[in-house]
This record gives sequence, C-alpha cells and structure tokens, in this order.
Amino acid sequence: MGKKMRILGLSFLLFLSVQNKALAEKKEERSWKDETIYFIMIDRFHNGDKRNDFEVDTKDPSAYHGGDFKGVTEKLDYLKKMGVTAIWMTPVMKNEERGYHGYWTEDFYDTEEHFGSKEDLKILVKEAHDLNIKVILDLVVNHTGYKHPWQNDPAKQDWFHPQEEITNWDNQENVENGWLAGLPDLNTENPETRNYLLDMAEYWIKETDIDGYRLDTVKHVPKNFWIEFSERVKKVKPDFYLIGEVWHNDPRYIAEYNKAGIQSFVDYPLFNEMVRIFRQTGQSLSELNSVWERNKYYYEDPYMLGNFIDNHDNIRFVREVLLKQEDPEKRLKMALTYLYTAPGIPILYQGTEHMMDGAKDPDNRRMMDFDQNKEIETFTAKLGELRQKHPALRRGDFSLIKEDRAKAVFKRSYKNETVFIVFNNDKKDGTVSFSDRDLQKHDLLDVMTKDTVNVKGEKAELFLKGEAAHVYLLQKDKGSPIMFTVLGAAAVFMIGFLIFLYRKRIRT
Ligand SMILES: [Ca+2]
Ligand SMILES: [Ca+2]
Repeated sequence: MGKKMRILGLSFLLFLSVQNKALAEKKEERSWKDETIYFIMIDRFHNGDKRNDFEVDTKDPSAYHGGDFKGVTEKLDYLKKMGVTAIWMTPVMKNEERGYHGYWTEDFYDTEEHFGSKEDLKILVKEAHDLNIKVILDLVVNHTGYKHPWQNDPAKQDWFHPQEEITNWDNQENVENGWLAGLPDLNTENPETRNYLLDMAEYWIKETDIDGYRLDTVKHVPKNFWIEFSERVKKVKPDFYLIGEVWHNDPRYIAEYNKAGIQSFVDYPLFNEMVRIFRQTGQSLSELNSVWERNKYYYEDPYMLGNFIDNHDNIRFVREVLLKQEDPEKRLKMALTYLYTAPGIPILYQGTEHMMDGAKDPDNRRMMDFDQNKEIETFTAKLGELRQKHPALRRGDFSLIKEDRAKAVFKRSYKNETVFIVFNNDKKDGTVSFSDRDLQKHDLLDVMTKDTVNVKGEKAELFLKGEAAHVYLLQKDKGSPIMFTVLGAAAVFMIGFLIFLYRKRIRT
C-alpha cells in the first residue's frame, strides 16, 4: 500500500505542475496588446531603390521623395533594435499623380510604382516576419483619388455617392455619404461596390500575408459595411488585427465601432490630453487617468487601443513644445515615457525617435533623418526594450496612486510584477513621496539608470529632476527565502494529509 500511496502522491504533484505550466503558457501567448507599433510613411522613410525615383523632388513637400518597399526592408534591423514588433505602413496601392502619401487610390489591385512591385512588398512582409515583426497596411475604402477613372465609366455611375461635400459634421448620414475634402465617396451600400471592396481587402491578405489593417476614415463608412468587412478578413486570418481611425474626441462615439468588429482604434482623446499635458511644464497629469477610466468603461478591450503622440495628420509634438517655448528634449522624453508605460499599444510615428519637428501637413511628413538625434533614439529603444521585458507595462492594471499638482505616480501590476511610473512635470527639481502597501520589505529599481532606491516601511521618497519621468520596478521580497520555506512546509503537510485521508478511506 505504501508504494501505491507514494505513486499516487507523485502523480498528483506531476498533474498539478503540468497543468500549471500549460495554463501559464496559454496565458502568455503573444497577443496584439503586447505589440509596439512603428508607423511608416513609405515615401518619406528610406529610399532603397533609385530606379523608381521618377517625379521625385525632395524640395517640394507635396511631391514624391523616393522612399519605397526596399527602403523599409533595409531598415527592418533598425526597427528591431528600436524594440518595434509591428509596423503600420501608409497605403501601398497605386495612386494618382502626387499621391505620395497613398490616400488617393487609382488602382485597388496594384502597388504604387514609386514604392515597388507586389514582389517587393511580399519580400518586405516575409523579411519582417522572419524578424518576428508583424505588418499592418493602411486601407482606404471610403473614397478613391480625385480623378479615378470609374467616374467616367457609365457602368460605374452608382459606385459613388452624389457629389456633395460634407457640411454638417454632426449629421452621421452626411458624414458617411458626403464627399470628404472633395474626394469621390464610394457607395458601399451598392452590393457590387461593396463586394469589390471586400474581395480587395481579402486579396491583399492572401497575396502578401499581412497581419492587420489600419482602417482609414472609419466614421465616413456605414457600420454595416464594417460588420461584413470584419467577418470577411477574420475568416482569412482569425487573429487579423483591425485598428480603426475614428477621428473623434468622444470615446463613446469611437467605441460604437467595437460592435462592428473593429477591435482597436487610434486613441484620439488620449492623444489630445498627452499633447496638452506634456508640451508644457506645470500641468497636472490627472486627466490621463480619467481617459483610462473612461476607456475601461466604454471599450471591449482598452488594452488594444493604439496610443500616439505624433502622426501624419497633426502638428508634430516637438513643434507643439516649441510653440510653448519649452525644452523639446525634456518634454519629449516625458511624453515617450508615458506612451510606452501606459496601458494600450504604443504607436511611434517615424522620426519621433529623432526629435523631428514639423508644422501641419505636409511639413509633419519630412523625409526621415536616421542620424538627427542619437540621444532620443537610444532613449526610445530603451523604452521599447522595457515594454517587451516587463509584462506589467503591457498587461498590468493601471492606477494613479499619488497626485500632487504637476507630480504624479502611476502603479501597474501584472501577476507578481509591479512597476511605479513617476513624473515630475514641474520645471524645478523636487521630491515625490508616496506610500503603498506593496513597498513593505521591498526596494525599488530604476530600470533606466539601474539605481536602487531604499524604501522605509511602506513609504518611498524619490528625488526627481525637473521635467523628468522614471520607471521603478518593485524588487523581489527581501524575506522571500523564508516565504519559500513556509510554502514548502505547507505543501508537504497538504500531501501528507491527502495520503492520510486516502488510507483512512481504504481502511473503512
Ligand atoms: Ca526610390
Ligand atoms: Ca463615405
């Protein structure tokens, strides 16, 4: 009997450990919320092929500047070093004249010749995948380019809505059916047009093996189109990612598109607050927490949202800072620290890591300079590395645990990892002190500087330079060896007790 008992006990332990391992592996499977996205405007990124440089004029901000698929492929190693795990590229389809940005489609089934061939695009995707980098393509279904040939095709007259600019932005029907900035508005209610667009979306996934779409002008296309669209693309690839551009300040309005199957959005309400708070000293950070509280309430999964401080449609963050006559390097470091440590997927627009400046479009789309600012480049790469290394920064909960005018402490925890993100948004140096039960018997490690901060009891007192942010990792419990002994003894006792019960049952 004794032998059987031992086998029973061992099998039980083995079963527990296998089950725990399986559970842990399942939970840690890479998800879209773990990604760090880098946003590339193909024409303005890197010129890898001079043979497609016709009509290129780098002096004209509205002309082609020479960037292409080969250029992106050549820079994949650079992106990998930046801690990037996914890229979002501006539309790749053949555009009409001067459509360097890609949003003026001429042919939905061909690539833009300035960027390269379909083969070049496939090589880009393949090489990105080899580096474990996912690829998201920008997709426009709301409109075509100004001079699209369908407009003169008698068979395609009902492929467009009647030519009429959007005038009432509070009227959803007008927002959906009106022409945006004079661009021919596609009639997605027409089954023929709808099927053409759905087939096209499916085609690019099958043809190039991309992993997601960034959906342009989502609010200008009816929700019932997006419902069918999401179903179709997810049939091709179940984990296909959709991140929608619903340019709006109200999360309730944006979150409505969750119901249409779009699981993520670029977070414009957060963008507005981040720019307002980080471009100038003295601002309280509390509104950042309010945005998160609202996001948790309205979205299906707020961790899927895409966070950004820069994009191709807005004045660059650095310019916002300069307009306030503040220090761009300090301000940018703070904003980037929040971007990479707050819940949601960071989206870095090309050039932000080189402190690139730029006023409104097209000045915010200057050709990428890979040597402009090595200091910020290294800083951003470090943040990218931290986000990958610490699950608490990707999946942890988030709360504002201390707020004192322009100083703030955010706490994030995931499983047995805890981080504190501390901001001093004042011009002057100062001490940030805060209490937290988890600080008991723990020290804090500054993950950027590797300095250890000794903690007394449940209180931490941190000295921060003016306009600075630090990320602190809660160190392992100082008393952990004792904890292990206690837990070990408890386990032995439990097994003994089970054996005792089993024996008792056999006897009776
Ligand atoms: Ca080129
Ligand atoms: Ca429309």
